Amino acid sequence: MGLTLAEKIIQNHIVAKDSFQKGKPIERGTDIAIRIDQTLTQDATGTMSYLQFETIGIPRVKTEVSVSYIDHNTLQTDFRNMDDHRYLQSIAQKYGIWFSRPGNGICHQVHLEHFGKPGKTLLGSDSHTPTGGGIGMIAIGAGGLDVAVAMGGGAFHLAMPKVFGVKLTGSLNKGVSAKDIILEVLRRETVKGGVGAVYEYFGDGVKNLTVPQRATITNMGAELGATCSVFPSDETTKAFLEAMGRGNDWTEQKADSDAVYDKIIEIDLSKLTAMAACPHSPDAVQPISAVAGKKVDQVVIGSCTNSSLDDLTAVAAIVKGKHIAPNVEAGIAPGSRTTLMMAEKAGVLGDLIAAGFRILESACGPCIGMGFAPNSEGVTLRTFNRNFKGRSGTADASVFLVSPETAAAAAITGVITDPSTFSFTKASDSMLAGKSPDLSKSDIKLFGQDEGMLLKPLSEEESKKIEIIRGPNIKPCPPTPEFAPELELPVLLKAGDNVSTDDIMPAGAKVLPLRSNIPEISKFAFERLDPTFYERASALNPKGCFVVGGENYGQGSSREHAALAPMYLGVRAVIVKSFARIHKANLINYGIIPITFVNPSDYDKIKQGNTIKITNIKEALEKGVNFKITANGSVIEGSNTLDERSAKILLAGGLAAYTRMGGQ
Ligand code: MIC
Ligand code: SF4
Repeated sequence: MGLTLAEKIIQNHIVAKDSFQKGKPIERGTDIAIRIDQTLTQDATGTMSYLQFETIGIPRVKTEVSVSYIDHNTLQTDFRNMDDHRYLQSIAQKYGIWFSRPGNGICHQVHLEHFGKPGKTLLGSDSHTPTGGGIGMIAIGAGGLDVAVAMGGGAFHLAMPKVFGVKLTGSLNKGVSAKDIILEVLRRETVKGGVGAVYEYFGDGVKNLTVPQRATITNMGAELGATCSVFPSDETTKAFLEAMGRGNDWTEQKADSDAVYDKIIEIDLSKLTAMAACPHSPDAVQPISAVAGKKVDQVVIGSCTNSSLDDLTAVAAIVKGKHIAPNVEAGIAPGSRTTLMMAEKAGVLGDLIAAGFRILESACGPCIGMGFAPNSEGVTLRTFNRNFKGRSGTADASVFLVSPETAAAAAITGVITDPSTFSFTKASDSMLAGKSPDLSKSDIKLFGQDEGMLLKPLSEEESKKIEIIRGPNIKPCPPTPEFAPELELPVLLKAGDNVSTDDIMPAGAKVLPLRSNIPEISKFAFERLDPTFYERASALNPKGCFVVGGENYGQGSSREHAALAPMYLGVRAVIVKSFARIHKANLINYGIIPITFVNPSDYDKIKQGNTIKITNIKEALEKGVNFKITANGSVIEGSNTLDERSAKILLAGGLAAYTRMGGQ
């Protein structure tokens, strides 16, 4: 029985365990630990991650490559933002870390271009780190504290995921693109279908997709709740790496021919049509025909999902020689400065400018609510990966997630339009044939090697001279509360299904500058669900409280601020129907107990404001038995889904305390 590619890469990185036999499948759900070759951080999660890293007390990162990117907050409305940049740059210089300067591009895009290596592991403090799977890596998103531990040489712990195979056959029709493939997977699998699983793509159809197109798919695997997604590394991967000036980094990576998947999803690419994820969830997917004709106010092309040269070329192919409709504002944020320069060389940029697109900075920008917010009740078509309510910066806007082709067609017509019905010129036809511009052309190729905005790590000698620069807004991470063997506290908030980390701890231009200051950012915790939460929690502190929720609690971003701020405000346990992976891990790391209802209907037995009691916390964590919760006279069973290490972390009062006590 052969192995899948995901299993092979995982096995090559596993930190040995008695039960593990190389070459044999590892039982799904087993607690495993893997060695991390590369890490990435971005500015919005990076400051907390490095504040934690500093406390580990080692002189230099122990990974092969660690990169600190500035891409999320580049608005610089006051000193705080650039203070963070300065702090991050000095940390990078001190500890042997690459530094990608503001303006150089979105972490995932730049990482793919400059560092991604087939067969390696990457851990990033951003949920879209799995973008690296497009180049054949096991690339996983995690909380900043887990990334700090990995930079210190520590292993990353996870439950051995299931491996779902996605068999692609055929090739895409004109006007249909990689985004539509992942939207189709989301339509079938939903935003929680991938929890505890890796999606591995294989089949004849793979060879018809370029690396950036594959990366669009692995990027948005995050929206499935998956641990990560992975494509094989083949001749196409080799050509991409060569074009980036890194041909030597290529190795072939593929599954055994008799690999066994936990389930197989088949997609015939030639049968796919253009699609849209409708408001307000990435899995609310409909064929474009169902929404065609709807008037559009805004179109934005960019984000780590769809901002490659392929994407810009596809847009140019549609808009060349035309102009955006009078009712539409259109923006485009190339994923990286390299992409921007290649687009200029390939002659694509001029077409976009001439068509009326506003050229935005190569950064996350509108994707995280940093500018370009839509009008009230606006309809905006975005090539991004998330359309949670309010994330765009306009609470009552309708955000549709679409391919670059669909976005471009709407920009021109002013209404949602199926790009396959659009009249293509002969020139645009060839640009849309599913191929990137010829990356081997030497003038384009040159830019793959441009590293002017990417600062190399300093030598050990030079590093010693560096002083860390800390602005006044950078506050240390608050301590976790001490472990309590039982807790009797009020339920301060009862939430529904699919609560995202944007709901728990919003981002956007107002809140993002506070990412280095937990006491300040906590004022916005749960603001979207209940604007009184902060006041009510502060009134109770230090006594504490509980939060109750439905299915897929904590989906979305990896931001550990969604655990840190509630912890700071006294939340001691979160009791829900089910959790999203990264958020559950973040809660554990900060000493908040994650509990799931054994019987989901018990959710109805608890009301907001009830005082409930968890009577056996110590016993549950030490013996692995279920939690006992008394609520309104009845005893509710709370499932204990914690592995041994997580239970020990909670008993220690969080990961930092556990590590200080010598825990691995
Ligand atoms: C996002 O897309 O929500 C973010 C902003 O990139 C986050 C990270 C963050 O909150 O800083 C993510 O996806 O992890
Ligand atoms: Fe940035 Fe958006 Fe990608 Fe998050 S999803 S990394 S905010 S571009």
